Amino acid sequence: MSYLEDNFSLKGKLAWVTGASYGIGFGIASAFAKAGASIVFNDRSQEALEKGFKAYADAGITDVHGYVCDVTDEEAVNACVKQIEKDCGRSVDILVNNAGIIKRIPMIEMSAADFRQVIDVDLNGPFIVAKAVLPGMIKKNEGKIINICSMMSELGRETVSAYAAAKGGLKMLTRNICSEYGKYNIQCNGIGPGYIATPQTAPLRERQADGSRHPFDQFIVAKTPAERWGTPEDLQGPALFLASHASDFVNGHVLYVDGGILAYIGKQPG
Ligand code: NAP
Ligand code: GCO
Repeated sequence: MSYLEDNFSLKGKLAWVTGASYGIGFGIASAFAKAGASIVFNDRSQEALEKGFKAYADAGITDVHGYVCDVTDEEAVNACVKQIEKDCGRSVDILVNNAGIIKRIPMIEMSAADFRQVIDVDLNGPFIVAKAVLPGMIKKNEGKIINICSMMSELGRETVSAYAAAKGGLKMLTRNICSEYGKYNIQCNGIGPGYIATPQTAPLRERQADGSRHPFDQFIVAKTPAERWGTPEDLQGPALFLASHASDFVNGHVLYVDGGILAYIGKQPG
């Protein structure tokens, strides 16, 4: 076996990426499949699931199981874990808590119900899914959990109070899972993507009526030293690192994959 095979291969591993019919989750799951893992994904509806199956098939990925399962529904998640173990013949080795939503509403106009819903999907969801797979990982004395955090795990901005609260919380849940279960050779890390071109951020990149780029699009490109939006592919290498043996002593860390946003004070005037 080569160094790369020993350290970065996911052969024989079962990886569950939540909400991975498209977008960042699909990008990460595709990389894991190429590295040899069997893939499990879930989505909220049969329609999204079918779209996901087609996307995996189009990418030549065939070792895939998909389930309709809402990550906020603890009973459904527990049933899904049982079904995964039955269908795949092993428990989950790698979990990526990717499923997430955002609501862009000024805080004083946001209802408590909307705030709760974002916290439910983006923070309670990862707790529920991680809680469901941890016993299998503890039994094997091995496991990897990757929580998809955000720039908003560190920064605030207008209109995203619930999202920032959830993603900040997810960063601390990451550290706490590491603290509580590191002794079982379980590594729980986060990835903090910068601004990535997916359906979630499509409204921020919409062309204006006069054909010019959305002001937020221009703002993000100016704020990113790489001077571009990221893509789901940009997250593949970092996710593979955190899912593989190469990162066995990396724990409780959030790896920001942001083209340099967090390092940058912003464009100088003039
Ligand atoms: P996306 O394009 O909106 O995809 C999100 C996925 O999560 C969809 O498949 C969605 O399914 C699924 N999902 C939502 N709620 C769910 C639930 N309750 N149960 C199961 N699945 C659910 O988002 P994305 O941009 O790929 O983002 C993926 C993750 O990265 C999110 O956690 C997001 O917050 C985070 N992130 C994104 C960016 C970015 O710039 N795009 C940056 C940092 C972090 P449906 O089709 O049913 O809605
Ligand atoms: C927003 C965006 C962000 C990104 C991402 C940044 O409205 O500001 O949607 O929150 O999606 O999470 O890392």
